[in-house]
Amino acid sequence: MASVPKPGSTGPDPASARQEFYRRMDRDNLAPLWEVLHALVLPQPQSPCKPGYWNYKAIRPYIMEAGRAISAKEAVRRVLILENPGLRGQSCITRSLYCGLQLILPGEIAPSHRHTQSALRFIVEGAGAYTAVNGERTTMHPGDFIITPAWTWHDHGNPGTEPVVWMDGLDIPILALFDAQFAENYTADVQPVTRNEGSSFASYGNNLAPLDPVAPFGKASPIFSYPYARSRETLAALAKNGAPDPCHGWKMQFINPLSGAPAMPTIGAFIQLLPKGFRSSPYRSTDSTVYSVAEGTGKVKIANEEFAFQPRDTFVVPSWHAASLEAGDECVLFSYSDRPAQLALGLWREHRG
Ligand code: 1HN
Repeated sequence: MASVPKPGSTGPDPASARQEFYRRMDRDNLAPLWEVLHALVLPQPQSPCKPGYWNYKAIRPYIMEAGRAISAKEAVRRVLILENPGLRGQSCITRSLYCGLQLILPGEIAPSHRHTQSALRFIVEGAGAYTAVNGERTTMHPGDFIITPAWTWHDHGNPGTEPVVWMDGLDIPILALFDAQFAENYTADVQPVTRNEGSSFASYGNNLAPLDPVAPFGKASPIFSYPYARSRETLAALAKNGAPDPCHGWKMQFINPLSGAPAMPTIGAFIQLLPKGFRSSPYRSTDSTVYSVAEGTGKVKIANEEFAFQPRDTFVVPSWHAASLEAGDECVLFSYSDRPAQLALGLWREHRG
């Protein structure tokens, strides 16, 4: 049997001897670390995830065409996936997160199921559809932030008169990484309503809580809908009081009122206001972040790429890419990332400037 020549011996070319050595170990599911070490341990994040931008006006016709191509019920979820240009075919917008735009037309339902993936919805267009989470419905309005905590029954319906489109953000690649996925369908298309609309918000959403609060969704927030009217009012009040942060303007995160923690354990969600004419300092962090424009026009520079944005557009800033924001008129941006997961594991870093 061939073997690696002893040091100093004259023999076969060492490079080809090594290749032959690798081929022999390969048959036993072994591989030499020294050939790949440089690609495994990087001096700084170097992701195949690229900056990305989706102009809503340009992609809306595809979303509406999907409405003619298939029903919500047949599709189960009628969604166009926003695939990162560097991760095509992988159904993800960053390496850890999924993003899609979901359409539900008047009179339609999307059947009830549950899974271990957590989901968020950010309402992009239209009002009057609902999402139901474990027996309670919440009506959607543009800018509302809604969560579907892991393993909760959820279905959607549109009893209204207009198409409703929202952004879905899920931690699908995180669950896939851990091979911790479970899912099941409910026994009926529409789960029964067991609580009045607004009862979760009344119990936990007004700086009041029951004397013996139970966390109905475990680590996730007991409030599953954060109305835009409230978020917007908060941002407007903040903007009247004090200077904006040089990188973020006025930026807040959606929290679990029982713990003060992010609304979900894996996905963090944020809303920020940039005053008219604001030009941010560059900012980078290890949590690749997906943005949806709620209000205003502006520009985002991500490393060497620049995108002009309008309301309803989406863009993604990959990990450790310096991003600068410029507001034409006053802007409100929603965003989400895997920051809570990184923080929980002690991995998150940021850098200003
Ligand atoms: C899902 O359950 C929804 O409930 C949306 O609306 C998108 C993408 C992959 C897997 C499950 C929803 C999804 C999803």
